[in-house]
Amino acid sequence: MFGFLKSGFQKIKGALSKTRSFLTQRLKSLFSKPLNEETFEQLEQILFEADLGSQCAMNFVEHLREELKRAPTQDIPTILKIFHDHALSLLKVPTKIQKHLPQPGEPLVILIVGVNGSGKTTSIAKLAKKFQSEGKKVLLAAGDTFRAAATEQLTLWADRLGLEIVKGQAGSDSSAIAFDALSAAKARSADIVLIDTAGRLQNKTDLMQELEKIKRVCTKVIPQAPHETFLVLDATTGQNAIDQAHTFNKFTPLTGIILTKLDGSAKGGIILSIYQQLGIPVTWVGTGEKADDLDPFDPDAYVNALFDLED
Ligand SMILES: Nc1nc2c(ncn2[C@@H]2O[C@H](COP(=O)(O)OP(=O)(O)OP(=O)(O)O)[C@@H](O)[C@H]2O)c(=O)[nH]1
Ligand SMILES: [Mg+2]
Repeated sequence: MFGFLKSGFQKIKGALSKTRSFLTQRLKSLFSKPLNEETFEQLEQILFEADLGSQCAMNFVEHLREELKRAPTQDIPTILKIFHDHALSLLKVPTKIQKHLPQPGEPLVILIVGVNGSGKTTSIAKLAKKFQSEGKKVLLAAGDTFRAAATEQLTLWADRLGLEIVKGQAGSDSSAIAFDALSAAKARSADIVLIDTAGRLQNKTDLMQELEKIKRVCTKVIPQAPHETFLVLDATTGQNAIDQAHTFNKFTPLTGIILTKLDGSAKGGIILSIYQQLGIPVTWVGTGEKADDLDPFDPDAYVNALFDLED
């Protein structure tokens, strides 16, 4: 178990190395000079560039200002510790998400939504592998009927991982596939159903309404389903991710976020921004393209990795 935790920590540390070195290097050079008003303006810009977003960056700067009034310092490890503790306190605020648990004998249904290419299908494979390794019977629903290749991609993963999959014709109604998948899951006593959906831009209302329909149809088979709706966000998207989360949350209330492609992004601060502005928890973090590159989000490991001086 500890080996698993360690590897999760090492992965998030590795994934955030760009953000961490960007932050520490810029802070070192900023605080090596005498402090003045410009220091705080530049600090806000640095935090903004690490994707904390303007509101969250401002919040961090104000917090530091107060702390430095109380105990003036330009010592970098001390400043990083102030940020570290502040970030952790933001992430530990309980969220207001309401979740439903499956009734005994019913599968847990997870709907996966997000814009094109954010990493939905890959994340489904990664989640399926995790659940499978816990001894759960997982069924995939190929709800992205928009492109024929989408069903093929999910089928490939299902074959590779030895999972059952429910699919339909390209162009067929994705809510019908969700209906079939949930019925099959009940009949075959599956523990978990993961529903893939087509990528859609959040400003296309008709496509967003299609998601509402999928949700509605799910309830016809299992009244509380989907029990979870995860939005898949690409960490390299920048602040548009906040807009995506806002809109998806309106049409399909989200219970969590899967943040993908944290590897290679220098914008790891987005997680803080999402928490602060939306109160939606980041539940999983994707750190690569392989089936094992997904870990539960751990606030302590994240904050340590973001504001740690040692590499
Ligand atoms: N580096 C990295 N790449 C990822 C990660 N997650 C997904 N990808 C890659 O991102 C690309 C898109 O992933 P998909 O899973 O097909 O994305 P999608 O959201 O299903 O895309 P559409 O169905 O077209 O909307 C693929 O090349 C994946 O391998 C991640 O955590 N890190
Ligand atoms: Mg896909």
